[in-house]
Amino acid sequence: MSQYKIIFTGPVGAGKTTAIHSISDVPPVKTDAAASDMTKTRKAATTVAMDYGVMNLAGGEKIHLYGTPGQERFDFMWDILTIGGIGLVLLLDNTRADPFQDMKFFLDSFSKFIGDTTVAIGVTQMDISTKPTIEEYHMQLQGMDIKPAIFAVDAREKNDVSLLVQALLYSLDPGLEDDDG
Ligand SMILES: Nc1nc2c(ncn2[C@@H]2O[C@H](COP(=O)(O)OP(=O)(O)OP(=O)(O)O)[C@@H](O)[C@H]2O)c(=O)[nH]1
Ligand SMILES: [Mg+2]
Repeated sequence: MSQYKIIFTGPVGAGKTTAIHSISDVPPVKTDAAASDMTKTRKAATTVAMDYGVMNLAGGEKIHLYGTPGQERFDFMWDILTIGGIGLVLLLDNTRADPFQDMKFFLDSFSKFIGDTTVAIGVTQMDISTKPTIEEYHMQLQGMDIKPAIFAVDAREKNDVSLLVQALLYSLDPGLEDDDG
């Protein structure tokens, strides 16, 4: 039975913990703690070490899902969590002050890993803030030599997150399919 690992990253509140909760086929492990700093103005709890879940694919394959903390003060976990990973899911929160800057920052922080593997981008909270548009994200990505899949996702929706993971897997190996169809 094949086992794979993918990593979810992105800024505070982008929905990494929520996304793994939405698609995991086992009860997810969270390491959320009460937010003590400016994170608190956005939400009550923040990831301090990692999230973990598992997605079962057709044919008995398992995708192990690891989520990073969003806060930069826990960035020592980022490199640790990518070890052995086959791809990166970058979640961006469209309501943040400068989501393009967030995108550049995370693509840069994980550039070595992305260079060795692949990345797919999900933009959350587009129901709250419709701008920037996905088209504008595409324009920002022009000129960088990666062409990731990028689309709107609601991290609370299993189907949305599942499609994003499948886009990532498909860019790696067109043979892998989710058993939910
Ligand atoms: N309205 C709306 N809410 C969303 C969407 N996606 C996620 N959320 C909410 O946004 C919040 C995201 O919180 P988390 O999942 O804790 O975010 P995180 O990325 O793990 O944050 P850190 O661990 O602090 O880095 C949750 O309250 C979700 O319910 C979306 O597309 N629309
Ligand atoms: Mg989290």
